[in-house]
Amino acid sequence: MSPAADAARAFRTVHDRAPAGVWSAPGRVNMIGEHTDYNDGFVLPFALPHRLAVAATPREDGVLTVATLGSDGKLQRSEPTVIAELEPGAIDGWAAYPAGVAWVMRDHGFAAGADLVVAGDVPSGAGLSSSHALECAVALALLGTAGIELEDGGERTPTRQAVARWVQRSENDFVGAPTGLLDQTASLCCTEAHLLFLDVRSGESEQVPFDAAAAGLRVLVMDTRVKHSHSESGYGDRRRGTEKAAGLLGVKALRDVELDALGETLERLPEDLRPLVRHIVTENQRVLDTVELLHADRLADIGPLLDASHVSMRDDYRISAPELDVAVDTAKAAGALGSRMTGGGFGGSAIALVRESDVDSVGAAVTAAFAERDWRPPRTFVATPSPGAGRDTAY
Ligand code: GAF
Repeated sequence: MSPAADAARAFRTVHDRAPAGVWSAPGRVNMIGEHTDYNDGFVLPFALPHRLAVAATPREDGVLTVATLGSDGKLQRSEPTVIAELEPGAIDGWAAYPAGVAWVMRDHGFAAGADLVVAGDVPSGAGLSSSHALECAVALALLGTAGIELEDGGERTPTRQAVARWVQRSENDFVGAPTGLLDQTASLCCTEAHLLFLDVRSGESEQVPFDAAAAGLRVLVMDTRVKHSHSESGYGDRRRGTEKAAGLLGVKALRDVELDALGETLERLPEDLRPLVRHIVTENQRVLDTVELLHADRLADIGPLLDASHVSMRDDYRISAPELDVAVDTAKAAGALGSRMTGGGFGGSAIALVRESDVDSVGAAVTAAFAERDWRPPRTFVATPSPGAGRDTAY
């Protein structure tokens, strides 16, 4: 059954009637361009086929109720919340994510209340953006229950990028995770069969056609099943480090540091900040180089850029983990054309660009490498660029 059908069925179980509608949003993989988003740089994500769906019905009493169908089939319900009384810090755990979206949307005139029931298959804690998928789906459900669909183009209809900024604010200021704009924008703006090339500073984006299968290739996702958490990890430290470096260099963001002048620029910085700056500046260039190769129909040639990105994150940005390094190194030894961790890091997932004929053997090699080390088996799957968030019509 699809996430939308699961959410609709669970809604009937909880509320004894059909929902008014179902809205869903995907997780994402970032091909390349990591931690560049909060440095005003470039990213290149695609939407996963995995989605979180929210079945919803409007209320008129300003109350938000949320129930979630877990992967174990059990329903978890949060305390009903009065939207007018929401304040950052008042709610923690998973319930903070939908509540945070309601808190932001209150400021945009959406506070009538709704009953929400969530279901889906985006692996959580896997660096595949399950929390943003949830937040984006909740945002669309709260809009939808107020009679607004993103496609309407009416006066009150926000753009997809505006909704992404609402979701970012809920994550930063309500949940307390200092994340950038990559994940929400990916979930809302990605389209099937494309990578989203986004310039975070200008907000300009391009849908870059991406058909790995036509090139005899696949993108293999390797979820190490090592949990990551942005609010508790070194994510905030890295962010503060790059902002401090930009301040010391007198630029608005590290996006403004020229690659050609990187050597001299680094000498003006304290030693501890130099590797952070080197990663951001070289990673931005790798995104541009990747897009150029894709424009030239040279998908098979992006492997070295993926490899260099991983080395930069491992050695300079220091956000990899032993499990990610083993997945990446093993995939490459087993024939991958390139491989890198994806997402925030400190655990989560890596990706590998592999020939179609090598998908099974690369996956098996990574699984065997984990078994040798007595690690929990990784979860591997092939991912293709899938549609972004929207209203579900069939469920
Ligand atoms: C996480 C964050 F949420 C994103 O904003 C981005 O910084 C990413 O890590 C790293 O590229 O997913």
